[in-house]
Amino acid sequence: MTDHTGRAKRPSLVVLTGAGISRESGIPTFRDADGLWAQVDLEDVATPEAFARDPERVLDFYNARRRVLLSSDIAPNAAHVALARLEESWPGDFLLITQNIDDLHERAGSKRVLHMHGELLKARCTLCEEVHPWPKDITLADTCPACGRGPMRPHVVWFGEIPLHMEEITQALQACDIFVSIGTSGTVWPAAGFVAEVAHRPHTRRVELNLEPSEQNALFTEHHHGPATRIVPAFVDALLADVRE
Ligand code: BV8
Repeated sequence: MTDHTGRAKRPSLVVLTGAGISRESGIPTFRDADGLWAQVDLEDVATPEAFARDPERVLDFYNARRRVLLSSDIAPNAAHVALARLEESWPGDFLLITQNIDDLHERAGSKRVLHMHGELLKARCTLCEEVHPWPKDITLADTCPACGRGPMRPHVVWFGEIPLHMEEITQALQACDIFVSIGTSGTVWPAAGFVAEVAHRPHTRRVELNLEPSEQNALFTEHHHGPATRIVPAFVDALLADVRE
């Protein structure tokens, strides 16, 4: 349904987030100067081959990140809270896709969140593939609570593995009127290609909110650069005012 200007009255909105949205909560990003890949090579800790080669090193890498996430000084920031408010007030279809494995969107009140790269607070059986809540270290001695046999791994999508929820994501991208990307460098695929999928359709609004222009910057129709805690709440206010007009 469109109004006299041809704009969708109840526009469908897809939001993609990356590590930049959690940076001001104290969670390091990957490619900033103080990011995770400046401290460790992703080939050693974020691939199935690394896990096969040295499972303890990989488990330690994720155990350390899980302990940070569970520490008392980590909390959702104003950008996470603004997205929960956006979902609550949006008149059309709304989907939040995150590349992040933290639970800060959920803690801020977001309900419909697709973690395309998995979740740090869950573990998966390497045999029966059952996924379990796991707010503690994963050790080599742990076995699957369901089948009782499998060693456990982080429920995280490593490089070379297929991201989760891709069918639902592709359908939402093909139907959305507005695509908003927040806090991602646009360097990891297939998430980096989502804006191109939306750009195939004319009249879609494609907005990038990031500290600096991302690798996919040219494919966006609107750009807001700055820290997420400042630019995301302001953008959400403007978007809600616009859709209520
Ligand atoms: C797949 C979970 C097949 C683990 C992650 C060549 C071409 C195309 C593809 C490839 C290629 N070579 C290899 C590939 C495939 C590969 C890939 O893309 N490699 C890259 C390195 C080239 N991709 C894969 O393997 C994926 N699988 O392709 O399968 C397939 C696909 C579809 C269908 C069928 C089959 C799987 C990739 C998933 C890997 N797992 N994470 C973990 O967390 O440990 S990726 C990891 O990096 C994150 O999850 C995130 O997704 C990704 C990118 O990170 P960002 O979130 O963007 O963070 P980054 O640090 O890069 O950027 C932060 C941004 O925030 C910056 O721009 C910064 O300016 C900004 N920022 C900082 N502070 C703030 C801020 N913004 C606002 N406010 C602030 N305060």
